[in-house]
Amino acid sequence: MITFSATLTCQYDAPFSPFSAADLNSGLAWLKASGFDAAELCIADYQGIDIARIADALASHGLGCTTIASGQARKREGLSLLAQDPEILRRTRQRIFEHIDAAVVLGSHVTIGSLRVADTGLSATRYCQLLAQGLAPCLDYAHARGVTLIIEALNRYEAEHLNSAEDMMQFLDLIGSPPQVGILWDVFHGNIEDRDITLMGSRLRHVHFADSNRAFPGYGHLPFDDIYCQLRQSHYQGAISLECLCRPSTQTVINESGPFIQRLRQL
Ligand code: LER
Ligand code: MN
Repeated sequence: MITFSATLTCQYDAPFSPFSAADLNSGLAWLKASGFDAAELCIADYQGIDIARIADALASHGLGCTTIASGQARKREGLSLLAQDPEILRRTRQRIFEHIDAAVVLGSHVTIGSLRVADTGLSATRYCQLLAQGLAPCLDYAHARGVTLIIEALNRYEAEHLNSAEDMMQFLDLIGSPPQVGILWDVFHGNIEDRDITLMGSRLRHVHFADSNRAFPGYGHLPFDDIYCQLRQSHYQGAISLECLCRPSTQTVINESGPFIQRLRQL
């Protein structure tokens, strides 16, 4: 069964969250009232974050957590799994360990998008080698705790490598396709990079929905009904998570999310 979630933020405001971090509880109430199953939570670091309290807040709204979105630490702190500075690499891995610990409490996955962006130009081969090395201890840590790490394909304007679903499939082959690693396919990035979505099969573990211009679905030109039906036909079992900018407006996202997912469920 496909579950639905939407991005909310716990700590620092995020362009993809229609509620401020301070207003997380209103965000959770909105998710529940709109018919979502779960939240996708942006967490930059664990200063002042009480994961047990967040787990309680989710439970009190009857919601799960699909994944912890880890990318805020890239811009805020310059963390990267490709960092040449060993101290930054150590801190990045440490942060991913903390996300994995939090994911155990929340029963969620951890997604890695911007934390795999490099500061310097690298060949594709070198990039993949360094990412595999950077990730290795994180994969062990995740495996030991039963958490899945889901790596996002990012379009060419955001990341130099692993832009398409096909690139991600090749990278998973390269690292031996461990069961605790999956692919995050974001239709906004896929709209730029991909030919089709079926080739990911069971490696596809999380999907982001935003329209071609990153607005709320329906305010760009992506065929969401077709995409949803294709995911269902390919027996996709993960989450579809709304990760759009608050465009055309925050109120549009808040008002139209419920009817949007209700309509998809009826297809
Ligand atoms: C994060 O999921 C994402 O899609 C990135 O484009 C954010 O920079
Ligand atoms: Mn995304």
